[in-house]
Amino acid sequence: MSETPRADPSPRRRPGPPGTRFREVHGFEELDSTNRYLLDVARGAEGLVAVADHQRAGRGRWGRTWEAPPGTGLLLSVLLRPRLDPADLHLLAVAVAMAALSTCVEVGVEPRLKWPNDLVVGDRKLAGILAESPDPSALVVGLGLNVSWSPPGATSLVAEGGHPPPPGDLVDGFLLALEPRLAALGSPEGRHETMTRYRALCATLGRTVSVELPGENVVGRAVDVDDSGRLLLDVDGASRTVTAGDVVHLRDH
Ligand code: BT5
Repeated sequence: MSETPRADPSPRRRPGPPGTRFREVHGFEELDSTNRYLLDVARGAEGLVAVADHQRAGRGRWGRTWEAPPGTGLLLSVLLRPRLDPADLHLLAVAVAMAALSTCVEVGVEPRLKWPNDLVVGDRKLAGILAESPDPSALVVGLGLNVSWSPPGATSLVAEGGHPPPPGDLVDGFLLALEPRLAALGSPEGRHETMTRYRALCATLGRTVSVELPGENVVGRAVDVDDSGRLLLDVDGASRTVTAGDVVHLRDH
C-alpha cells in the first residue's frame, strides 16, 4: 500500500475545461496515487485535478488497493473546498459518482449505483470512488473507472461495448459533467434533487443486502437512501440506518 516517499515527477499542466471550477489539470505518466498527490498539495485552492496513466499504489477504501495496468483506466482525483455543512461533505462523492455515471452513458454504457458510490453493471464493478479529507474544509475525491481492463469479476467500458474517447476527452467530459452536480449541492433544493436522482439510479434499493460494519454484519432489505445519503434497512421488521460500511448485494429469491 504505502511506499517510501519520493519526490513527485513534474506534472504536465493544462487548464481544465472552460466554465468549470477546475482551473488546472496535473497529468502524470505514473504516480503512486492521485489521491495521495492532491492530499499533499491540498493547501492549493479548490479546483485542482490530478490524472495518472498508471498508479503504483492506487488506494481503495479501508486500506484496500485499486489496480489497473498502465493506460487502461481513468484514474483521477479532484480537490474540492465546498461551502457545505460538514455533515453533507459525503455528498461530494455522490456528485462524483453521478458525473461518472453520466460520462459512461455518453460513451454507450449504462451503469447503476451501488450504495454508497460504486458504479456497477449487473453485479460487476465498473468504477469506485474514494474520498479523503486533508483538512476540515477540503475533500479529495478520487475516481477509478475501468476503461479497457478490469480484474476478474469486474467490468470495463470496453467490455460493456462502450466507445470511450481518448483519455483527455474522457477527463474533460467527466469534469464538465461534475461541475453542475457540484453546483447543485449549494442549495437545499439542489441537494434534494441530487438525492432523488441518486435513488432512481441506485441498484441497491429493494435488494437484500449484507452490510459489514465495524465488528458487526447486518443483513436486511435496502428500503431507502435518505437526503443525507444514509442507507435505510429493514432488518426483520425493524428499521436500521447505516452511514458507512461495505454492502454486498445478496441474491433475492
Ligand atoms: C474503491 O475502493 O472502489 C475506491 C477506488 C478509488 C480508486 C481511485 S483511482 C484514482 C484515485 N487515486 C487513488 O489512489 N484512489 C482513487 P473499494 O470499495 O475499497 O474497492 C477496492 C476493491 O475493489 C479492491 O479490494 C478489489 O477487490 C477491487 N478492485 C481493485 N481494483 C479494481 C478495479 N480496477 N476494478 C474493479 N474492482 C477493483
